[in-house]
Amino acid sequence: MTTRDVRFGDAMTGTVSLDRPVLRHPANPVLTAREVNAVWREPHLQVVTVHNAGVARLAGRTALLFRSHLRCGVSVLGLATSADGVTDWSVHPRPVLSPATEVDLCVDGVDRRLVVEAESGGVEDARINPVEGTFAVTYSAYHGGIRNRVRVSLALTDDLTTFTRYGPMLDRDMRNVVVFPERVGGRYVGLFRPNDVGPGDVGGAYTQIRIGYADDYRTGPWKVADEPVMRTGAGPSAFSDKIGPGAPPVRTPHGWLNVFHGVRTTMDGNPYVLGVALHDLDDPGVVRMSSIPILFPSRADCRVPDTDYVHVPNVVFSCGLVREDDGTVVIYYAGNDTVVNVAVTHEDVLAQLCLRYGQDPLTGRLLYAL
Ligand code: BMA
Repeated sequence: MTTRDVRFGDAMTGTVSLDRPVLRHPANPVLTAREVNAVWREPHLQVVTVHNAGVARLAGRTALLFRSHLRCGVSVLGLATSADGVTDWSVHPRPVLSPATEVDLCVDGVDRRLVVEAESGGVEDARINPVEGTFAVTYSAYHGGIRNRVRVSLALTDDLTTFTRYGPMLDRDMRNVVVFPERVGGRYVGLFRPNDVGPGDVGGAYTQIRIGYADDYRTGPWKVADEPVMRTGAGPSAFSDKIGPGAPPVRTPHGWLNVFHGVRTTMDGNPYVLGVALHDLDDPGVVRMSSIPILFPSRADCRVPDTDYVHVPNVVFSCGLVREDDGTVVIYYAGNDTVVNVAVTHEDVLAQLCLRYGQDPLTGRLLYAL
C-alpha cells in the first residue's frame, strides 16, 4: 500500500493513501464571498460566489485569481493573496479582470473590438500558467449577445493585476485550456476542451480533452489534434458525461501531472469530481489516467451559513495547484461553485492510482480486474 505523510503549514498534517488520496484542509472554506464583499463595497460589485481560482506563487505569497459572480450574473476575476495560502487573504480592492473595454491593454495587432465583443458576457475560470518567467492566463470569455458562445482567451501578466490581452486563442468554442510550463520537443503544449462539435456549433460537446501545439504560445496558431487524448468513454464512470482539464500540468518524476474534472449525469444533478492523469514527459499525448477520482464533492466542500447563496450543488472544480519540492501537491478547488477550499495530496500516491487503477483514456475500459 502506498502511503505518504503530508504537511501543509502548521495546521495540517496527515497521511494520504490509495483509499484517501486527498485530505481536505480543516480550515475550509479558505475564501468566500464574505471576504470579497468586505473589500468590493460598491453595490454593483457585491458578489455571491468566489470560486474556480487559478493559483500561483508570487513574491513569496500564494495568489488566487478567483472568479466571482456579481449579483447581475456576470463573472469577473479578482485577486487575493496570502502568506500561508490558507489564512489572512488580502483581497485586491477591485476586480483585476472584468469584461474588456476599449481602454484595456491589448497587444499590437489584436482586433480590440473583437476582444471587447468576445468577453462582453463575462470572464471565467482563469488558469495561471507559468510559462518562461511570465504568467499566461487562460480564461473563458463569454459573449454577451450570443448564448453559450465561449472562447478561451489569453492575457499575459507579471503581477496578476495588469494584463495584456491577446484575445481568443482559437476561433472555436472552448473552455478549460491549460498550457504546459515548458516547451516539449521544442513546441509549446496545451490541453483543450472543445465545446463545439463542428464549425458553427455553439455548446454541446464536452466529452474530449485534446492536445495542441504551437511554436509561439502567445500568438499561436495552436494546432489542436483532431482526435482526443482523453474522453468520457463508453461505460459507466465518474467521468462519463463531461471531462475537461483543471489545473495547469506540473512536472513530476512520474510524468506531467494533470488534475482534471469529470462529470457523471444522474437523475438528480451532475456531480463534478476531480480526476488525475499522467502525461508522458517527452510525449504528452501519451496518457495514463486513474479510473478512481481523487475527490468527490461532499458537504464539507461548501460550508456556508444557511442564509448564503449556493450556486451549483455537488461540484468540486479546480483551476490550480501548487507542487512542493517533496512531491506534496496542494490543490485549490471550489466547492459547489460557491467557495474556495484547499486540499493536500502527494504525487506518488496520485501516480500509483494512475498506474494501478487506470482506465483506457479513450474507451473508459478498466485496465485492472474488479
Ligand atoms: C462548468 C463551468 C464551470 C463550473 C462547472 C460546475 O460547465 O461552468 O465554471 O464550475 O460547470 O458548475
